[in-house]
Amino acid sequence: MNYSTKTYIKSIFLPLLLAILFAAQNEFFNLWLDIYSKTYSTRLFLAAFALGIILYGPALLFNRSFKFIYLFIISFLVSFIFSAQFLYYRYSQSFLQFSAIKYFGQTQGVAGTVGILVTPELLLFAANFVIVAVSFILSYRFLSKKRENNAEAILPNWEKLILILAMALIVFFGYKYLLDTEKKEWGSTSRLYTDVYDLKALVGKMGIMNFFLEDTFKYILRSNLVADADINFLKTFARNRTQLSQDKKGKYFGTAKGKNIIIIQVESLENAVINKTINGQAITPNLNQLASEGIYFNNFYSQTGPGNTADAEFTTMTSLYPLPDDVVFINYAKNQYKALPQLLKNNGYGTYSFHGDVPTFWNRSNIYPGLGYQKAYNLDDFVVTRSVGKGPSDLGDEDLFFQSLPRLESLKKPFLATVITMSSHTPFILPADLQTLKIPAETNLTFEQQQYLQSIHYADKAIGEFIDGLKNAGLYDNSMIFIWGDHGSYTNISSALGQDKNTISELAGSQVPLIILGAGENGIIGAPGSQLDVYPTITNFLGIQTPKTVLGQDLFNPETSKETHFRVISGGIDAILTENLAYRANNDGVFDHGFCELWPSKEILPISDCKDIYKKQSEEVKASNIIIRGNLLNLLNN
Ligand code: GP9
Ligand code: MN
Repeated sequence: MNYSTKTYIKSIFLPLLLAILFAAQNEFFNLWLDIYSKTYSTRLFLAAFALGIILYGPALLFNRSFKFIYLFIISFLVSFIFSAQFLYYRYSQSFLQFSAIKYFGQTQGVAGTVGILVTPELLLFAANFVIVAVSFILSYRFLSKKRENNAEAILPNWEKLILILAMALIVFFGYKYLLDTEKKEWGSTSRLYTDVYDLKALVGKMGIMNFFLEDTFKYILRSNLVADADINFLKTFARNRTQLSQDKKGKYFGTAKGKNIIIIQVESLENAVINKTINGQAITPNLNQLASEGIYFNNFYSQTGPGNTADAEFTTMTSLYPLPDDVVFINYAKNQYKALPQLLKNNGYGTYSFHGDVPTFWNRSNIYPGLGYQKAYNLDDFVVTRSVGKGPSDLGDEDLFFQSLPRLESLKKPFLATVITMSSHTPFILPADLQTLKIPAETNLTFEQQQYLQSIHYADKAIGEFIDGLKNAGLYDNSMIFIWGDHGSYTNISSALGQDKNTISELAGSQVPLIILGAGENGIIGAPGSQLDVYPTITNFLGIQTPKTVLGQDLFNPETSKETHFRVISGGIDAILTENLAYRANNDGVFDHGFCELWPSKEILPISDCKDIYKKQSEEVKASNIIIRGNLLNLLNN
């Protein structure tokens, strides 16, 4: 071997070793935290190796002292991020996001818990640092010997060029493999960046370091989304709002003071199925019964955007609009919110959530503490007695409710408990014996619609059993229960079941029921409302002052009787509904091209008649978007 080949191999050796170690660290990270999936193993290794080359590769291009300074810095960062992510995940079952770095260590108890969480696994994440340190010492010795004959050589330019090309190829193919396999599986690569919802799967595929880098880039790119003009707009918006009375004590104020609040957010529950029959059988007999015993809002709408279930949680718990183009739970998890659970916690409530999915789904484990949930029961806390459904997890709604009950019984009172169901999740596949609706072979319903009805019928059964359980446990009388659908089923079930077409008929799929039990009254309310209005409605019942940060209105005490409105998100204002006006946007989104009608008579009005509500609604949505993108909720308080 001639001298130059030796130098060549030697200089490649260290960065290459570090890049391979880096890929292995990514694999072991997933393995040890139970994120590992065999299916993703190769793409994970290649994508992580590609990143390893990006990180350590440049060392080849520097002379000795720069090389070691560079390697020390990178190794330190790599070891630090790996260890922080590892500890954070073991502590909170979520991944550390760049937006949250400033909170790391402040997170309740983390600092104190770090000691318990530290385990030998962390040594692997420090191995790169050790390797760099050892090679530095070795090379130092070696160098001092060689110095006499001035033997330290750095690579000539043409060799550097070959190396750069080789590295670029590795990087290119590593990421290409990730994108190609993703595309093969899902038809598109968007789940790797824009349509991210399952963070565990994402880290499973690309590794924690690629995830962290991507998240950081996204954070940096969006941190200038809010311009000075936006901040001024928000300040003016806030100033004008303070004229609204925030502490009005209206109907039902304080009538449920000190009662437990139990929320049941039902997956894909559309209003269209309530009080409907199929082949003589009620589709939702239990919900029908509850709707007649309680207060039933039958003109109530979901506001969800790309975050689906998570957006419904977000909007109901914060009374802000979800973003049209981003999932708030994922990308704005560490904002300051003044969420309902937090407010109730401050008022002496225990705050709990029950949902049968992994805690990383929709990044819940990262955002829940900030929303004020004290404890979130997740898939790990339930036993799947039988596998139900083909949704994100197979915990059946009966298991969810049945196993939540004894926990509710043992909780300190009063509490807020949010139970989120899942069995009626698309593709609505249930085991045959749980499909108990008899749907005739001759039907105008599509297969998907039939399956939807079967699964919503099953969810309804589970809810009925839960309500009975609450009664038997003596919890029913001390609680107010709020039931709503998170969003529609996207199956066109409303038209299949012959639901009246209204002006905004294409939004019928966003109409979800809201049923309120424990108000001491019953009745059907047709005034429009949306998920945005849940928060102030609950605080009013509890006699707790509604914070100024709430954008919705108490459903029973709207600011003026004509101002309850809603909006469905698809990038702009789709529709607005007040007690006497309906506005629907044209597809082009231009206000003047939209439709304005008297509601509910459907008499067509000149578009200018809807101008005021459009302006008001647009400003509110704009303010909400700015608040979230700029983490500026505090401006509403001023
Ligand atoms: C799973 C469930 C997902 O956690 O919430 O529902 P989705 O957001 O897909 O409607
Ligand atoms: Mn959902």
